[in-house]
Amino acid sequence: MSAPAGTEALSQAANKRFISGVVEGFYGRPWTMEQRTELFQREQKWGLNTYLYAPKDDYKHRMYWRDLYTEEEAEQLIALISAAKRYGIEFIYAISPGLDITFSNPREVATLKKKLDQVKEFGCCSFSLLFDDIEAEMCPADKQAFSSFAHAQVDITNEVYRHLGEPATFLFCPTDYCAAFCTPTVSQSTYLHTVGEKLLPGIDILWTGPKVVSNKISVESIEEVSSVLKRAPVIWDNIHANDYDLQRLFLGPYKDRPTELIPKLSGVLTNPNCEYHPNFVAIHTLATWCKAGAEGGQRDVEMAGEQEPEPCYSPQKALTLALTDWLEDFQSTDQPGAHVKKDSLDEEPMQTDMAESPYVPGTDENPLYTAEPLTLDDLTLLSDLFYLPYEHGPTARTMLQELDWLKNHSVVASADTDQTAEWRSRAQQFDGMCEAVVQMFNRLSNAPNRSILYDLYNYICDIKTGVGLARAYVKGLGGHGPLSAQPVNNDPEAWTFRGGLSGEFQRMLPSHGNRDLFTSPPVTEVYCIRPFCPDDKLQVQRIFREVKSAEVPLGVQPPLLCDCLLEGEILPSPDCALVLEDETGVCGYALALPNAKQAAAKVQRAVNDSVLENFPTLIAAQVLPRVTDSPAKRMIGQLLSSVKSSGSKGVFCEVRQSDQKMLGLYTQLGCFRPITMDNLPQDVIAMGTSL
Ligand code: GDL
Repeated sequence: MSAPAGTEALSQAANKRFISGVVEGFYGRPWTMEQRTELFQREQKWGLNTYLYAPKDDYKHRMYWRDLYTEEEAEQLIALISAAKRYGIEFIYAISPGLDITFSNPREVATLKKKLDQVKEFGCCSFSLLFDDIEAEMCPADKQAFSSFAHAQVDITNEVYRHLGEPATFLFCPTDYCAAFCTPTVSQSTYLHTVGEKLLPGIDILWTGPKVVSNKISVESIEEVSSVLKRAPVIWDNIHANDYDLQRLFLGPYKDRPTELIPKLSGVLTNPNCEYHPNFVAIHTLATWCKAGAEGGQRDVEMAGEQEPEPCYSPQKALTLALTDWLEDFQSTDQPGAHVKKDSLDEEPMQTDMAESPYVPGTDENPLYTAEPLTLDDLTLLSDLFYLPYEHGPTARTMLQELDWLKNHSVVASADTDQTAEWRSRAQQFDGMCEAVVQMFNRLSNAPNRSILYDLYNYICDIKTGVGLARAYVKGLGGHGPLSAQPVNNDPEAWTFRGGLSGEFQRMLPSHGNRDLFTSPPVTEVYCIRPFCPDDKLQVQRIFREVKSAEVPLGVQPPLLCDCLLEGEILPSPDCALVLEDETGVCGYALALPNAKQAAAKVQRAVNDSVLENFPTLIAAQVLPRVTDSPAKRMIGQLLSSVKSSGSKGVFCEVRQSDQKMLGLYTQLGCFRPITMDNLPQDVIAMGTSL
């Protein structure tokens, strides 16, 4: 990549210290002041240096951003800011005025300054303005005053930044804060270019990576965005955020961000799980990553000349380090009267008479309940079950694989099912894995530290139930119980309606909200949609023929209207023709013919006037089988926008019933409806949409 225009700003950023730490930036219940103070202590211990205060649902951070803090609130914030100082953590105060601010009104700007002045008086020296998750449409007054939304945001940010005396740390979160939000792309985003050019160079910009929750963040993607922003971004990392799904929690290691990113960034802040305690792993492993990045740089020099150096950050090793430390926390009691480890009880006998003679059951009485201590294996299993947004941990993957195998290889022959020896042995192993989950649950629920347990409780109960259902099902397959995960009962208990109304909605939908990481793991292919050019003609014909011959034997089917477009007899509209490319080359196309009559004449088929009247444009789209739905739908969506901008009032297409992929895609787009057409070849469906 050529040197970005903002090289100067980049090297400036390189001289600043690397921002590392936590952003409390999720939706839902904010953390308590005590939790935040404990967080500062931890961050210091682990070598992180920053905390960004941005709790989305805190009244005065976003919804009522204009309101000043009361005396009582002020006291709390002052205490928090000084606690951060005590632990050497930079406290950055963020405000999100974007829900309802009128950028062009000087009174609004004054109110914003006044609010930040108040926080400055509390001892805060670093600030941030956030414009994420807001309507991108400006109000009429702002439209008059600013040439774009980016101009409005940048204008107010620069003004506030200057007003506060150009603080050493000042962060700005754009509305398009990840590549997926940029139209059409990062490098062509007018919004990002304006931000990059107009935002004062001392202001850093937050960026979540390719997506809101980025699976991977590559060096190339950061180089691309840095050249547009004219500075190295600070990553706001949502890899451990769980505020978008009630049933998920992320206890896997910081992962899929190469440490080579560190010199290319101004910092990394993790926006983790809503529950404070389970973030031990997220923050600990981020700290290990940051250290590895710093050390890795030095070691590269020392090891010059040696063969392959060890990768400087191993997510697996970082996880084990984190879990080993976390285990200690579980063992420390956080409540008076809790059952602490036996040896500490021995040290300090209790004062009361009762305690002097603890109850010892007789030989014919119930033995005392004894809690087994939690182990590192338990925590590793827990982390595997609640791993990362796009990946289950190794044990969870094995359990899913085994269940899948057991389901597909069982012989349901008769009442006394006789499975093969291999099946029985694997079923037994699966049962053992389920039992380990139950034991882990038992030991966790007996751990002395109740605060950590309570943050985890709903999740571990839920997974215990899920695993229990799978276990009962496998037992049933093996002939040791009813052959249903949930025995049918006319008078069911409440807990059989799993997931409530939301669960019910999701199960009723054909394709949304019911994606499985196991059966459809995320694809990481990069696709490009670009205009069709004459050189693509051969590739397009190749795809057309390849898919057609797979669907129906060549030569036996009457032509579709679009065939002449694909055989090159008629050219598509140059403004309304796209191809889809992946690493291997052209893998799909979407072409439009503005006047479908031309095709009808070529194929010599009479097409109803009403169709041509309502849907004058004919489109043809196809993708190779390896292409996933999402880029294919995007390409068709983009074609429809171009056709609409060209002035057409509607499009139609013809699809063979055997072409399930295209039928599915058009249906999923949601706007196409079957239309009636005379003279349609057999087994062909015509679908149209108004624009
Ligand atoms: C977001 C929000 C964040 C939220 C996260 C995960 C940013 C910049 N903003 O888009 O508040 O916690 O998604 O749901 O990430």
